[in-house]
Amino acid sequence: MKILKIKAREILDSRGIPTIEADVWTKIGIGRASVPSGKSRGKYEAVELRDNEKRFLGKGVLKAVANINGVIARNLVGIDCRKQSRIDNKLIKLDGTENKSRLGANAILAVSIATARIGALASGKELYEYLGKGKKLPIPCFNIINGGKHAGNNLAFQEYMIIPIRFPCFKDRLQAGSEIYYTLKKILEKKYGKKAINVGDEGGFAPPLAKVEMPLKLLFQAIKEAGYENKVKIGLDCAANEFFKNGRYIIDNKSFTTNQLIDFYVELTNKYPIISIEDPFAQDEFKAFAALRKKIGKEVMIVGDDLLATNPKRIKKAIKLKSCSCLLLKPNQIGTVTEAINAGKLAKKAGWKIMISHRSGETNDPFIADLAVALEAEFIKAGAPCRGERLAKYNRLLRIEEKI
Ligand code: 2PG
Ligand code: MG
Repeated sequence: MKILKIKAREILDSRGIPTIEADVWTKIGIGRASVPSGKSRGKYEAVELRDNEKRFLGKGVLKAVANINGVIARNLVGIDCRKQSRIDNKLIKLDGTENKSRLGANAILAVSIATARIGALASGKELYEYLGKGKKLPIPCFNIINGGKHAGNNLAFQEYMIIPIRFPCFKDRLQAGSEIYYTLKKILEKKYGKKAINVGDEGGFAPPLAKVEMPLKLLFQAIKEAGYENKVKIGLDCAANEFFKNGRYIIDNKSFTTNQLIDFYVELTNKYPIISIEDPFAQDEFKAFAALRKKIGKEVMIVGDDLLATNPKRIKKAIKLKSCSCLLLKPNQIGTVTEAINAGKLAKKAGWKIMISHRSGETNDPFIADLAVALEAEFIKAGAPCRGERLAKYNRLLRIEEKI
């Protein structure tokens, strides 16, 4: 089942910004994949190659596309598409840099996922079966209030998620997510008027609120009114790197030291049913993460995103320092399917949980749904239960659930 041809193109993502779609051809058909793009990106992520030329305000990806159609295609044609780790190793070697800056992690990942997809087809398997032994579906974390860099409001925290935990199946979790989303919409409109139901990049509402506690109140109210109290909990992605200035954290126009911020998180988790906090501190603060985990880690999951960047070296450091209890796994932070799976295994071995994650700029590619099942990740976050590029992942999970 040899690769006959690889062809990539520039397409647009959910924000209307260029990204890459790659096709890997074999005699039985094409494996196609497209890659997402983040806005609140950590400095330890693999490099997303952009043209930095006039077209698309510098955001074009024609150089990365040319890398696929040129050097990558030349080197992969003729290899069996079912040899995923061999192909990924070849991509890593061809690039030759630590952070995939030569060919671009966006170029590399598009080819890696497209190959996995055709490899699964050639093996007569579903993608999630081909990549792992998945029998379990993840719990979705729906981001229904957006702040930070993803919204045109002044909320310091980036994501307010609802997490439907006590349900027998994924289908029921999705239903609860949707019902709470629309209950929240009514509450917001009644309280603040129509401007409060505009949505942010990930489909969650972006009400003109300034205080970070207010969305927690509103979420809790929506959960109760929708009839899901005790069954649905709350998760946060603070994305604290974005409000970390000169060694202090700026929230609600107040300046916090690390210790003050720890106390604030403790206060919030005492008041609201919060079970997960992602990136509570800036991207190099391994020790602050560990201090928070020590205080509230029994009840609350401490999730590392910018801190870990899906990078094995950083995950190992965080395991050693006890900084986290959950890996936020974003394939495009590391750049190949094999490395993404290995990062997940590393976290699992340490007894951590895994949350597979989309990016704020997405396409309709549902790859992360399959990856979550393959790794038996406990959680997935793919935005609100609204907007096509977010539902592409949740709806894929509905289909997977029918099969397993
Ligand atoms: C995050 C992500 C996804 P972005 O911080 O977890 O929600 O945002 O893709 O903009 O980095
Ligand atoms: Mg994050």
